[in-house]
Amino acid sequence: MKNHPNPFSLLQLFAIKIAAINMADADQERSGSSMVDGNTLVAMCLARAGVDRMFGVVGIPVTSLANSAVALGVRFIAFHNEQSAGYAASVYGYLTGRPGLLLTVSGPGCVHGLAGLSNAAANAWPMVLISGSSDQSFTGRGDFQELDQIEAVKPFSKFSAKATDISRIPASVFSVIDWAVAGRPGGTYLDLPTDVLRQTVSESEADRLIIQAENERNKELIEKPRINYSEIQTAVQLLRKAQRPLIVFGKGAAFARAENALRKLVESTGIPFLPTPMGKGLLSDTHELAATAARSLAIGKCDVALVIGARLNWLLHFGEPPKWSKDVKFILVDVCKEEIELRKPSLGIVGDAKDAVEKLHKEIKDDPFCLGKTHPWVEAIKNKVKENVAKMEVQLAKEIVPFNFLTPMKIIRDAILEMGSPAPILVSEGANTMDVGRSVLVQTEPRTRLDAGTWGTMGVGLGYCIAAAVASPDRLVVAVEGDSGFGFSAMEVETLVRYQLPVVVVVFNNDGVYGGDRRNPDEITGPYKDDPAPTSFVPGAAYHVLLEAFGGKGYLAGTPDELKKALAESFSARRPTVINVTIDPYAGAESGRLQHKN
Ligand SMILES: Cc1ncc(C[n+]2csc(CCOP(=O)(O)OP(=O)(O)O)c2C)c(N)n1
Ligand SMILES: *[C@@H]1O[C@H](CO)[C@@H](O)[C@H](O)[C@H]1NC(C)=O
Ligand SMILES: *[C@@H]1O[C@H](CO)[C@@H](O)[C@H](O)[C@H]1NC(C)=O
Ligand SMILES: [Mg+2]
Repeated sequence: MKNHPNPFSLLQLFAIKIAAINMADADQERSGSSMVDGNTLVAMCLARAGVDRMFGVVGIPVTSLANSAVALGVRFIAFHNEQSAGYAASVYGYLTGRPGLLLTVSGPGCVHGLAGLSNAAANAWPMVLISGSSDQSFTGRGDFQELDQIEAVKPFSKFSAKATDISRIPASVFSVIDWAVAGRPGGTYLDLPTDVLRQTVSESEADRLIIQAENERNKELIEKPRINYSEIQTAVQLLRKAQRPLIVFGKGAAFARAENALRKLVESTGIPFLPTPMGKGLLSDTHELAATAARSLAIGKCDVALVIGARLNWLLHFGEPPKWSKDVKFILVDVCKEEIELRKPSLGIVGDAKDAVEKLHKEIKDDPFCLGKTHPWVEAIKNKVKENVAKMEVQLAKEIVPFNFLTPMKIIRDAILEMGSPAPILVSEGANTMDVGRSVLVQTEPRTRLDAGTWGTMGVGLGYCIAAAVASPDRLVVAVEGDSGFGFSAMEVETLVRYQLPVVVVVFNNDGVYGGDRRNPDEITGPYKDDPAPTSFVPGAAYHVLLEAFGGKGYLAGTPDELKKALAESFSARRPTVINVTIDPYAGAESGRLQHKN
């Protein structure tokens, strides 16, 4: 390829681009006819497709796309970094059931957006990444922020479209939205070249293109797979014969809004249940059949496990011994046929989780069975739960100062429970902080726990908080964050203040990743031995002051009374808040309970 030295500086190039945009506007005004440019047409299509929120970071060439979207009634939440905006978009898809949208500029903007797109893929949440891209006529010659974005998104995108001409915009927009929710939800990508965003068509042509593309939408994409009823019958036979059945459910069941169907199934059969971390709350953690506090017993001894919308991945120990019994029969319900082919369960049911659970319940109703409270398996689980809960309560009852993890976590748990319904959405990340929170905090309502998820992603915190507040304006959002986890996206506290979102961020400040310097003395050698440990941050960082820089409210809490007061005030004020909770840097596990995974 020939080298074309660029005769213009970057700034000159900007000036030229802006002049070109202004000229196009002027042409339009002169001709008097109302023209629609690519940016506006994209916004029109998004609004038409029912998109009501968008997250992102603007710049050339997509600023006017965001402005047009806002003008058409789409709320645009502007972030500092596409990474956080992308996490927001991914979890917005989970919370609402409709794809979350992330808008970025080309090149580095798109690359930062890959964090969100990959997180959507890992968690099976619907999301659309829309990026501007460089001018098609300069492809391969080093245009401003040039990148082959279609190639870059490939490992993380279920489906990608590039609108190579303004006439292709409507079909491209609808296809990425429909593909994001098709089958197993995930991320899709729409590429919008700068030249296409500047092209214009008449308003009537724009309308015609939209209507045509709408008529051509592939309806099959959004249809759920039909469940094979004979497999439902086989599943019921297996459950009926089981000595120690267990129902496991995860984010897929939460996404499908299977909670009411699940409650009926669990309560009519008396089968104990175990949620995955984000499945918590589909049925309340306080339900008498909840096996959460007896997890090892439940998975170690069950003989038939009905697993609904949860993958047998590392979080469920791959469904293998020694955690599971080697004879356990799995009945897997998953929307994705490939998932079932991968795991090779005793029985696989391809379908929507809610639909499947409703059919299971219906099939059982014709000839009901119920384990009953005195069933040995149910009793064994209940006793283990009682025993473990009692042990934990003994630990929680001690007020340890300087704080360990348990004492402040109990105070947060009680403050959240006291709020009642609608329960706050809990966001959590960190190692010790997240693990301790997972076992201490109580989830009573569906889709109210958002954590580091399938990928154990640090940095999701503020993006999740913002998306949750935007998706559920009636709920408070409470984030319980390790100081390292918080730091990944801490600048977005400004976004909280800017949109005045009811988010209370509690930072468990133990001076670093897993806490303070935990190296063995023999590890502290060499020319850089006096540097802080790779796990250490500046001790005593004033995280609560960070938010005050933008006009939010900060608290410092080193004692139970200080923390209780900070929570009481901030929960009732429903304003952006950061609470800096002083934790003993040497409290907690060496590297969280997920030690070998970190
Ligand atoms: C994107 C990403 N980067 C790095 C990690 C590795 N990692 C796991 S937990 C963690 C932070 C733990 O520290 P903190 O959030 O302060 O929690 P603590 O254990 O101190 O409560 C890190 C960096 C990760 N999981 N994800
Ligand atoms: C339904 O499942 C049964 C048992 O697995 C199988 O034999 C049958 O072919 C399936 N039917 C359809 C329509 O796929
Ligand atoms: C914030 O918390 C840390 C605890 O880890 C504490 O030492 C520090 O004093 C607090 N910051 C301020 C400014 O008080
Ligand atoms: Mg920490």
